Amino acid sequence: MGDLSKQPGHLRPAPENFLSDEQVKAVAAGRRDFLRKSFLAAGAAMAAPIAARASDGDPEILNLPPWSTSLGMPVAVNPYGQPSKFEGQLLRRESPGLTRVGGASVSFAPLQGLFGIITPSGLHFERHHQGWHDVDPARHRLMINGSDPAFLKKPKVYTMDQLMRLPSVSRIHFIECGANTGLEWGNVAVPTVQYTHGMLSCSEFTGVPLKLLLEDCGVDYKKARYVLAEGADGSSMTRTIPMEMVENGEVFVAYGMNGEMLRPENGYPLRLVVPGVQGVSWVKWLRRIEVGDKPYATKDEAVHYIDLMPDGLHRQYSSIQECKSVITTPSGGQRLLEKGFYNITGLAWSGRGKITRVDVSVDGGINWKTARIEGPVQNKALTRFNIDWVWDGKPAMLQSRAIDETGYVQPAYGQLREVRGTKSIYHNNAIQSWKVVESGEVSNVQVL
Ligand SMILES: Nc1nc2c(c(=O)[nH]1)N[C@H]1C(S)=C(S)[C@@H](COP(=O)(O)O)O[C@H]1N2
Ligand SMILES: [Mo]
Repeated sequence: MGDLSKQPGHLRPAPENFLSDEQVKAVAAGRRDFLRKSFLAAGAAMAAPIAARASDGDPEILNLPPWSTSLGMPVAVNPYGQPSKFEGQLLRRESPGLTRVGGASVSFAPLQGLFGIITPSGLHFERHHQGWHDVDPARHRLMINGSDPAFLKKPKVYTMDQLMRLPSVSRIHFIECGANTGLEWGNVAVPTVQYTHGMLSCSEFTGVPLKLLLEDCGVDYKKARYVLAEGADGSSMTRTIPMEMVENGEVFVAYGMNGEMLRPENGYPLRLVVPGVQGVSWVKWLRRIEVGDKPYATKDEAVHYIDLMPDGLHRQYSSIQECKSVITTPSGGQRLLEKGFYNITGLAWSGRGKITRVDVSVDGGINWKTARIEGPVQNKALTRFNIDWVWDGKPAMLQSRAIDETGYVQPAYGQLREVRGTKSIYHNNAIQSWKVVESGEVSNVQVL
């Protein structure tokens, strides 16, 4: 059998299947390939490489390894468990293409190495406009007030202890930064799915519905139609949320993430969860909620997170993350080691509800097959899909296309650009293409 890391399908843990930071820089410096659907005609009829196989006995079968012949470690050597040392490559990473300004930066989740739909808390992407703090929960407060006393009768200040006594909900939701896949609008070849789509994570969050708190404070829903959420960090992160999203019970203030308290980077001890809405509205270190009768037009909604449209006008308040999907394996920077069977796997999500179908193409969108969806499918959560593929060793173009319960179909780049133009930064939900060449190398291209 030889070296297990050379076995087909063993894509994930082999170090050679991760780009080094140097390689990432080199690729990011280059230009992308733009391809039309007819690309396949050019690349047909290439010989498939056959990987050599060891015919001798496998020493890993013939000899007992140390873990079969010695005492194991006792319990609680790691009182807080850590991943295997063999998984040390799977980390959140900063993009070489983005500059860190003080604490204002972003780290991307390594989607290529994750299974199922839950992002491990230590790999959840991070986006801080002004760095993160480990906030003392004993000193943290949540204030709820109205911009006019008529909107909310009894303004209140809650401590964490008070919040955690209230009825709680636990729900699985995705969070995606509005700028996720943003570099793909431009002519930059972002090399891996970690950098193209890694401002995306999914967790089980636990907390108190905001509706319950507002009603505790005597909100008047007829007058108070908007909510302003404010964070305790130095970024003056403030976002307006329409009251309908609160009234339907979906928005909640969360202290829990994946069964434990939130991580400091993700807003410990309290953050807002706004299912389906772009990450920026999920205010971290949440310290204040104000209710009002109109949108607040704060900097992070009036100036940032807006979309420059082809007619030269900006589209504002487009905060719902539209239906989107991506193949996470095989994906850019990975390498298929020989022809044969592969499980194509990926993620689909929609800010408008549940995913109903995901189609996969291996020929750049000419033919599509429906993938297997791993249920139960959750509302506004990542949804895992899988599909069988036998690679014939010839060039291929892998794509996925998601459909949500509203019937919306994820667009191709050409379709998205027709409506949105080319000058956007945010809200790119186009179909992602991964090109596979005869050597097995997988890279990021755009099929229009
Ligand atoms: N207080 C505060 N909340 C914030 C931010 C911030 O900088 N400060 N960043 C926002 C942005 S732009 C995103 S995408 C998400 C990222 O959440 P995460 O770091 O938990 O992934 O938090 C949002 N909430
Ligand atoms: Mo964001």
